[in-house]
Amino acid sequence: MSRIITVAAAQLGPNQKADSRAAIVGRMIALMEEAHGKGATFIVYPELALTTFFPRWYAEDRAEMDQWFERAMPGPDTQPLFDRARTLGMAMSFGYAELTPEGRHFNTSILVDRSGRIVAKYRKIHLPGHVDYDPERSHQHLEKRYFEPGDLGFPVWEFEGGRVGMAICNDRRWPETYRVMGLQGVEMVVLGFNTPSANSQRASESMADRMFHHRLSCQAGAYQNATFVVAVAKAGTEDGHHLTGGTLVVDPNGRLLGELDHEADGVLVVACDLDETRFGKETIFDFARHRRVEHYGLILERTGPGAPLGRPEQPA
Ligand code: ING
Repeated sequence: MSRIITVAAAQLGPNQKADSRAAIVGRMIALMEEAHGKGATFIVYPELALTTFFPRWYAEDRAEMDQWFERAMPGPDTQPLFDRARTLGMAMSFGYAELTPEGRHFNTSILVDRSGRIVAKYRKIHLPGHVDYDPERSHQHLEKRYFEPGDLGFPVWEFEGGRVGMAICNDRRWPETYRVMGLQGVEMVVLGFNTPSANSQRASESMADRMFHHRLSCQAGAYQNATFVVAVAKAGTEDGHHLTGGTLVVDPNGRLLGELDHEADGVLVVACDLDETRFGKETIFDFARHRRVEHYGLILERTGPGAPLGRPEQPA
């Protein structure tokens, strides 16, 4: 028996500040048409798919950035995307900046089923960067200024015949992200990312380093939790600032099934048989049989590192 999800990792090229939501949604719809033509039934778009990566810009008054947030989902600009998805019978996931009725700001992603209904929401938990303007940096990375940490945890949903979870960008670098979902039997983690190619604090870090750490994070998370990982870039140069590419799909053994080698709009379509997660979950990563939670206490007790626990061996 196999449970195939034919997923389209739908990379977006750069979104400029001047680009309208409608124009960007138009590009997303074109990618959906292409994905549909290639047999996909589930399309995954990047983090902050509807706008430029605005946390690179400093604003004294944070309300200035509300222009980049969605107050309703779907809203007038995104409704055409939901309509097209429903017509094509395409499930989808994409990231956007969420402004709630209570005035809270999140870096959010959703799962939408084939009938166009939003069935799941995730809010980015690991926010990189800083809150205040940092003159030392070559460019700003102000996600901690404009977003609250997510308050929904790392849920996994029954979706498209399997167990699907979401993460966003920096989340992929933290093993906790995948393990919490692994402990819910996740079979496919979908995540979008906007990764600046220049490290604002370490100019020496090369693009090759950036891409190595990106792949390593996704492949390790996939292997150690016997899950597929679908990671989708918004790539290219946005108003003079470059974002890496690296849209890819990893199988439950940690192997790359495909990766886009460009920085424009494009789809990578992969048929993922969720039953391929079974072997890892029933053998080497059979958590119930092998994990020893009585020794993992520090993972919850400490946020940052503390004193070592080792004591000198007593002489016999
Ligand atoms: N971007 C980057 C990411 O985690 C980053 C920030 C880049 C952190 C490189 C560390 C190294 O991919 C977002 N949006 O999280």
